[in-house]
Amino acid sequence: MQDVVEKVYEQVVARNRGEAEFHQAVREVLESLDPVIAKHPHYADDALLERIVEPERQVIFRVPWVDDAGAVHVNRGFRVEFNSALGPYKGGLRFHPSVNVGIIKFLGFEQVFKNALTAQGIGGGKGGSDFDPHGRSDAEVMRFCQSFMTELSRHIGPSTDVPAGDIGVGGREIGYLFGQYKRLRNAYDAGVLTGKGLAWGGSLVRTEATGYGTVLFAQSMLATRGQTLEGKTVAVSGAGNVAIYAIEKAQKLGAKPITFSDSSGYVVDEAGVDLELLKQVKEVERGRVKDYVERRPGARLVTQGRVWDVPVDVALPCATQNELDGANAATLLKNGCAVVSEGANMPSTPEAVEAFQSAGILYAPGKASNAGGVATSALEMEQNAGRTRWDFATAEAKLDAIMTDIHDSCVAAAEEYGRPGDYVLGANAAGFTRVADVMIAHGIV
Ligand code: NDP
Ligand code: 2IT
Repeated sequence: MQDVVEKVYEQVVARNRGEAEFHQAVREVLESLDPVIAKHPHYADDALLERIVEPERQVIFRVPWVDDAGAVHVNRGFRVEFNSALGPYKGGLRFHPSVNVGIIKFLGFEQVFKNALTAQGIGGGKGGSDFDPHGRSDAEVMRFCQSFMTELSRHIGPSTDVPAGDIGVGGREIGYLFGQYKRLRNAYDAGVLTGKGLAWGGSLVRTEATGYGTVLFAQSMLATRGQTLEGKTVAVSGAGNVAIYAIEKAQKLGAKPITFSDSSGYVVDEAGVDLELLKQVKEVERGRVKDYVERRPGARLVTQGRVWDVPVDVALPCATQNELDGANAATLLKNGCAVVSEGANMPSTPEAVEAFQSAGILYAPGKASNAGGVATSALEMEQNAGRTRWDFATAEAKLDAIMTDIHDSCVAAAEEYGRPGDYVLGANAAGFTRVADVMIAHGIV
C-alpha cells in the first residue's frame, strides 16, 4: 500500500485493538485505493481517509430480558452509524452469539461502500446483539426484541437510521421490533425499518432480493465471457434467507444448486436441491439441515470439512464471514470452479480472494454482489414515503436494473484504474469515490 494509505491502516489497527474483522475489511478497501489516490491525490487531503474509517457514532447498550422460566438474561446491543454522507444510515441487525463491536464495525464499514454502489441515497450502518435466537420461543424472541428496541428507538428514524434484518433477524423479529417502535413513538413511521411484512409496509421482492441479486451478479459476470448459468452446478453455503433465494434464482436461470449448509454441517443433493422441502424445513419449521436429509432420498449430510470440497462450476457463499479460506479456494479451483459470487458479507478470507484473483476466475466481493438486499430495502423506503405499493414485477425489474448497474459500475471502475476484470478494485473504487466526493462537498464533518 502507498505510505499515506498504510499509515491510515496502522492507525485503525492501533485504535481498534482486537477487532480483527474490522481490520480485515478496512485493509481490503484501503488496498484498492492505491491506484485511486495515485490518480486523484486530493482524496487523501483533509484527513478524508482517517474520517472515512471512523464511525460517525457508535452506541453500545444493555439489553435485559426475561426467559419463559422467569430467569433474567443480559445481552449487549450495538448500533454503529458509520457514514451518512449519502443518506440516512442504512443496514441490518444481526442476532448471533459471535456478535461483538469489531464484527458490527466491519459490517458497517462494508455497508457504506455497498450502499453507495446501489446509488439509492443511503448511508451505511449496522447493528445487532450477541443474543442467540436458536431454540428460543416466539415469546422470548418478542421480549428480547422489545427490550432491544426500547433503547434503539432513541437513535433511529425514517430520515436518521433505518435498520433491517441480517443473520438471526428476519420477518418475525422485524415485526416485534416495529411493534415496539410504534408503541414508543406513537407514530406509524413505516420507513423506520425495512424487511417488514407485506400487510404493514413491506415490499414485494425484499425477501428474495439478496439471493436473487447475488445470482444476477454471477450471470452478469459470466456474460462478460459470453457464458450463462444454464447447466452449471452450484455450491451454496448457508440455509437462511440469502441461501434459499440464491438457490431459487439459480434454478430459475437453469443452473443446478446441489448443496446448502448450516452450523451443523452441509448437505449434498446430487439430484438438485428440492427447494420446497428446504423452505418447509428452514422457513416454516425453523429446523436444521438434517431434517431435510431425513425426508429426501439420495441427499446426504456431511459433518467433516466444508461445502467447498464438493466439485462445482459456481460457488455462492451465503452464510457468514471468513467461511471460505485459502485451502477451500484451492480445492474449488482444483475442481474447476470458475465463478464465485458472494451472498454473505466478507465470506472469503484474504488468502481465498488472492487465490481466486491469481487464478483469473470471475470473483465478486459481497459489497457488490449482495447489494440487492439493501437496494430493495431502499425501494421499500421509497414505497413507504410515497404511501404506495408496487407489484412484484415492478419491484423485480428495479432490482434487476440496479444489479446490472452495480456490475457495470464495477467493470468501468476496474478499467479506469488499470485492472480490467478486477471486481474487488472496481467495487471499492466506485463505492469509495461516490462517498468521498460527497464528504468533500459537505466539508470537514
Ligand atoms: P440467516 O440467519 O437467514 O441465515 C444464516 C445462515 O448461515 C444459517 O443457515 C446459519 O446456520 C448459517 N451461519 C450463520 N453463522 C454461521 C457460522 N458462524 N457458521 C456456520 N454457519 C453459520 O441470515 P441471512 O441469510 O440473512 O445472512 C447470511 C449472510 O448474508 C450474512 O453474511 C449476512 O450478513 C449476509 N447478507 C444478508 C442480507 C439480507 O438481506 N439478509 C443482505 C446482504 C448480506 P445456523 O442456523 O446453524 O447458525
Ligand atoms: O448486509 C446487508 O446488506 C443486509 N443485511 C441488508 C441491509 C438492509 O438494510 O437491507
